[in-house]
Amino acid sequence: MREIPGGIRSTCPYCGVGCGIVATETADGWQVKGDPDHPANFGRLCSKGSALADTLIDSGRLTRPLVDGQPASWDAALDLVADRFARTIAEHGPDAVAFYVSGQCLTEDYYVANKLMKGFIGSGNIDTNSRLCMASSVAGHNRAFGGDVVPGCYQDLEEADLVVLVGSNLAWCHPVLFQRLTAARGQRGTKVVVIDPRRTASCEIADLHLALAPGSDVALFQGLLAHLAMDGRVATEWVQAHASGIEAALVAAAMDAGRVADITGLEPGEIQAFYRLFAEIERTVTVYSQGVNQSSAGTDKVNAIVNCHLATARIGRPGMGPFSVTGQPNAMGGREVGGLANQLAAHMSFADPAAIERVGRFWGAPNIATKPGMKAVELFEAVADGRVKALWIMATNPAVSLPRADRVRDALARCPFVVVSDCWPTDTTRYAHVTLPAAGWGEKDGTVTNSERRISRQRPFRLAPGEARPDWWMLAEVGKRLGRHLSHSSAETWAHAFTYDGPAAIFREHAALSGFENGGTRGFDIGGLAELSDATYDALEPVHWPVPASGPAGGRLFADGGFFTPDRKARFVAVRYRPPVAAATEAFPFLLNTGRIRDQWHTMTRTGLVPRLMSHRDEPRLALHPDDARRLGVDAGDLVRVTTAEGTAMFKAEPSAEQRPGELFAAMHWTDDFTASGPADRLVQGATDPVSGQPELKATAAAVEKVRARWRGLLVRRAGGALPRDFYWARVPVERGQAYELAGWDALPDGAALEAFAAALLAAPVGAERLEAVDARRGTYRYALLVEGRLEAWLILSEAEGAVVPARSLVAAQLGERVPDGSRVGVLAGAARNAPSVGRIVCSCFAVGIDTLRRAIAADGLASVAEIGAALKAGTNCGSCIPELKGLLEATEAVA
Ligand SMILES: Nc1nc2c(c(=O)[nH]1)N[C@H]1C(S)=C(S)[C@@H](COP(=O)(O)OP(=O)(O)OC[C@H]3O[C@@H](n4cnc5c(=O)[nH]c(N)nc54)[C@H](O)[C@@H]3O)O[C@H]1N2
Ligand SMILES: Nc1nc2c(c(=O)[nH]1)N[C@H]1C(S)=C(S)[C@@H](COP(=O)(O)OP(=O)(O)OC[C@H]3O[C@@H](n4cnc5c(=O)[nH]c(N)nc54)[C@H](O)[C@@H]3O)O[C@H]1N2
Ligand code: SF4
Ligand SMILES: [Mo]
Repeated sequence: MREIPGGIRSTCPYCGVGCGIVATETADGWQVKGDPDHPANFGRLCSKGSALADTLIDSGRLTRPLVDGQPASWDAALDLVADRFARTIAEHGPDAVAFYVSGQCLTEDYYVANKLMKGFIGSGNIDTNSRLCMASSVAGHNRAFGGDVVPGCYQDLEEADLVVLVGSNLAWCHPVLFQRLTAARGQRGTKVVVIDPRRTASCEIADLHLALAPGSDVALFQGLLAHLAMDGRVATEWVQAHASGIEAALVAAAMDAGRVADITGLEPGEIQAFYRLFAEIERTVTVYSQGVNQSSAGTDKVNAIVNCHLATARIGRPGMGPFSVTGQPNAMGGREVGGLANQLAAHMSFADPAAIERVGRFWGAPNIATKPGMKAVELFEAVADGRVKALWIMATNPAVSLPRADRVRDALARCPFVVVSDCWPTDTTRYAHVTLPAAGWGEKDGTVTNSERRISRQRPFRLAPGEARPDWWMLAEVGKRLGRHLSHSSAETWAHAFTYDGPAAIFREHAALSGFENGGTRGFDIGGLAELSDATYDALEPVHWPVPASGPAGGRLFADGGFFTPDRKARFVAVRYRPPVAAATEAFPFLLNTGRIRDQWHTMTRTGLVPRLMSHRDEPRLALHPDDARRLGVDAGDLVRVTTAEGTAMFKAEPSAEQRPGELFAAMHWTDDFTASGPADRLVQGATDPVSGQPELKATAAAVEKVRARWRGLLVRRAGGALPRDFYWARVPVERGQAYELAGWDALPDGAALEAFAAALLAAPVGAERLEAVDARRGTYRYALLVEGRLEAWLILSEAEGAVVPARSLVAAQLGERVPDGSRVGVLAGAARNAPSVGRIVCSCFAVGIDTLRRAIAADGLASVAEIGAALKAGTNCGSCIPELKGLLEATEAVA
């Protein structure tokens, strides 16, 4: 660990914006702030980045290797992994084993994983969760540019006059880019168009929101291409010189305006307004993300967008270009090393025999793979049907995040040998024969590449807990051991290939491969970094690739052509609209869309630890249009069950006019560890894009029904963990423990059974003192547990119609507090006798109630929505309570 005066500079481990951070040690532990000098964020951080220090918790981490759940030494665990992989390969061939890795691996981890599988084991079977994330963009880039290259940079968002967000909720998913765009818009009046079936938070700055029908983007952009041609906007000379295939693309795009309106469900006037803006404004950036990629037509969507930029030569110039924003911190690094099953390495492809020979020679690989491996969804099918018999999962949680999560779980349960490396126990580690404890963020050392091709360092600043080790080290150790088991080459060859004295050595090799016999034929060339010393690697400043050994580095690409196809010309792709695979039917009349919320990161292993990140959205909710809710008899907060052909899951209903009728939205984040029926991916179908193999995660046919709650409750306790699954619960971390919102569709048990039920929920430690208050007439039961006079757990169960359950925060505030003898009754009542009432919640984002608002308006003289926001945060997020806040202010004024 290297001390840097003023703190240690590193990179945020969440989204692909790749913000720089500075970690400093204080008396209260680590403090994480935005790095003012990092070109991605210039000091800014979003809510998740700002809460990073709160995730640096050792308790609960995986700290020792586990074999069949029992602690084992690293040697024993690694020997076992190598032995089982070797035996499987010997008996069934290299394609019977696989790695499933992640855009959250560092480039160095990823490089070693790819080299081990493709170069030495000799199979293409390494795929990554980027298959669920960026595969359609990669395929679209490859088709259009002959290489997986993002042409522009973040500054383009600030230099554009029109920014089109397609299937991107930038406000919540790339918040710092959204902040940069919002600031630029304030200065230059940038027009913003949002294309998303939902009215998202990103629409707050939109001049135009096109709430198109799910999956209809290709038709919209085909119509745009036709409009551009008709309007005389094609940059004929540039297109002649630098692209091919426009004729066929225009033929495919020939579609009258009425048909575009029919397919997209948009008003012709809205469509024309968008087309006019795009036609007239030259400095246009089209940002796209999962509404584009996670689709059975994802690759075609990408090319439909890119076609419009090629036709107008708006690419690689300031303020212009198609811009695929990446999700994970190192989605790009994974693409650079070749971590997708259909790529080879360093932007070289299996389609080119010379490339296979070249990579094999560079690696000294005894057994290089010669064909692509299986893509994620297919890979797990192969695990299910026994073709893959040994699987190593690293830095991803497929039991939660893959579509058809129950099938994935069955597959894992059936797989003869599963290895999982993670920092925390997860829904996936439950299926592991061997669990390997990984060093996490703040502990590991390496590089990541962000959405704009900028490579930044992740530097360690704290010790990994227990025996946790970096992923690259585990892979290299298994590589060396495999060499002793497998006979197709000498153990020395393997030992040589997998002996690294640290991440800098791996990075040098990776950089050298990118430049190896490149000569400008491959976009990814960082050969200029191949000679970094350990010290210069340590001190590496954020750097924009390409960085060839000689010639120009960084910057925008393709303004003057120079694509990576054989003739150096870009390709138009003649795409045709196809509807999503699933359509609403009588049995499944809704389409289920899934995605993200502002303050959670994927499967919540880190953000789920932080109470303040839970306060924005605390329970798994299902958004549906108010008309649909009315028809189903569902009010806000009611329990609903969603059923699809794949499975069922429970949510709290959230009627919302931001939804289109007939469509549902659920967050992807919740797991079996946080809620009764677990991940939304239990519901999601597995259809994939035929080119990219990316699953269609945003359109599954679904049915919804209201579930009548016979009882409701609240449990607050110091202990964590999951509860049984025969009633609804959602776990919400609070400052000193855990709260669980409860509801049941069966009647509460009675008598001794009720006592046993309550005791199990309270999880009484030995010697705890139990208080209870039973109001059998109203069907309300209250319990409190004290340990050494302090509140350990608290529970209310109530069958009463409209039962008032005290606010979670009030009870939670008493947790661990001493309960004076005279206050025992008060504690049972809700531990909140003296706390002021919150009242009906007005701002649901920050749980600000009407009583709190009235008090603050009166006592602090708050006179505007902005002042309320500054004082209480109410109204500062989704803004849906602003009309109500205005009403409250007016009422107060009238009284005065
Ligand atoms: N807070 C937070 N931020 C994150 C993450 C996180 O977990 N939490 N994860 C990161 C990762 S890995 C990723 S990949 C990114 C994802 O970032 P985004 O892609 O912005 O996020 P999503 O919410 O998955 O989906 C974006 C939008 O696509 C819309 N959509 C659905 N179907 C269609 C369609 O057919 N057409 C169009 N045009 N839009 C459609 C959805 O309604 C949704 O609003 O976020 C990154 N940032
Ligand atoms: N329905 C639906 N499903 C989706 C999506 C959607 O929009 N809708 N989005 C998809 C997308 S875009 C993505 S990217 C995926 C994300 O899905 P996952 O990759 O499954 O989600 P994470 O929770 O980020 O998983 C990362 C895991 O790695 C662990 N980890 C963190 N750091 C390290 C490390 O350094 N080493 C190791 N070994 N482990 C580490 C974390 O504890 C965590 O368990 O979900 C996909 N699934
Ligand atoms: S915008 Fe992304 S990279 Fe930046 S702080 Fe937030 S999560 Fe981290
Ligand atoms: Mo992603």
